[in-house]
Amino acid sequence: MSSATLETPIRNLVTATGGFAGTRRSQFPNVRPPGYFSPDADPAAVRAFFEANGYLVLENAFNPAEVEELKQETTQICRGQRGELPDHPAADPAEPDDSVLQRFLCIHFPHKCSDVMLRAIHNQPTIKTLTTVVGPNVKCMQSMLFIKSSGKPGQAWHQDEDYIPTRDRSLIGAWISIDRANTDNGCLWVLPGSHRHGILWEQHWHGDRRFDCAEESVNFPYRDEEAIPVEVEAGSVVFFNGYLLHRSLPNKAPQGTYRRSLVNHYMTCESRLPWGKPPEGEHNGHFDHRDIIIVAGKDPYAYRGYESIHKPSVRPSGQGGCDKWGGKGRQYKEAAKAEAPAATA
Ligand SMILES: O=C(O)CCC(=O)C(=O)O
Repeated sequence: MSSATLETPIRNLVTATGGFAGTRRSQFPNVRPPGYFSPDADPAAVRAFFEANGYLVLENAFNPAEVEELKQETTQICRGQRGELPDHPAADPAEPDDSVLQRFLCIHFPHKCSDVMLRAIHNQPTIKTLTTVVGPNVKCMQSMLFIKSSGKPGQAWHQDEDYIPTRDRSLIGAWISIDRANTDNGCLWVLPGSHRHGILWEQHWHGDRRFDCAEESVNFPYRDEEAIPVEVEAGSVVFFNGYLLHRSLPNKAPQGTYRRSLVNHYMTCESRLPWGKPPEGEHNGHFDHRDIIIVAGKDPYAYRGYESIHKPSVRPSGQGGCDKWGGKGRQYKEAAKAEAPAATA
């Protein structure tokens, strides 16, 4: 996959984990790997693990009733009960939930149509972890609701700052698991410590049916074998740095199962957010996207005001091809192979 383009000492980064790693419930996984914390874990240990590894897991951030509420709300959003989604008419009341849910891989900006999703952005254990690892002043600019029923693809290796650029590298994803996530149903995989290079790696169309239409980062100095799965219970939140290389694989669990997750993205309030196109005539350096929610502390740019720009949208799964998402002529590897001229002896 990737070839080593840089010599790097950034390896063996696991630091001692406070909290209860390895000592809690007997179910799944039996022994917690390093990096799993409880909401009352020592903030210094949480910060140290995150700085070294670029990710961490906060367990029990959402209680079972809150998880159930997120699950029910996901269904209502998909059915069109929180407003019709673009190109997806509201479901017929007679259509079973399963049949509706299977139409969606992911819905962007669900907090724009749902109070339940908006409330999740302000989840207290999540905010406490954010202020521990990001800083006292934190804003949120984006949400994505993954439904990922069995058979749906994952996302190829990428770094979120490629899509949502901050000026101080403070972007952080808070990935809330609505279902237990494991290697069967397509949990997240991370390359620990990969955020520390501070490089946004080259990206290409992958041509790989395991992944949706988003491009794949390549030529970074890690092998797939170095990745670790981040398996979590429902109600956990996986935090990951915007420069951390991460991916997910398809949901291969039995038909009728889901790997639902709500991913909210946050950053410091101190950084302006040059996300999207600056308005006509505005200098790039002054550009600051203002469709944001302050979740902790103060916003030094409050004088610029706030806007509501984004609306809920449906992300293509790639199952009908990726031409619409990334430009025409995107072939999958097997098609490209079949078309290639036979090698001459
Ligand atoms: O949930 C997934 O499968 C992928 C999520 C992801 O890559 C992201 O939020 O950046």
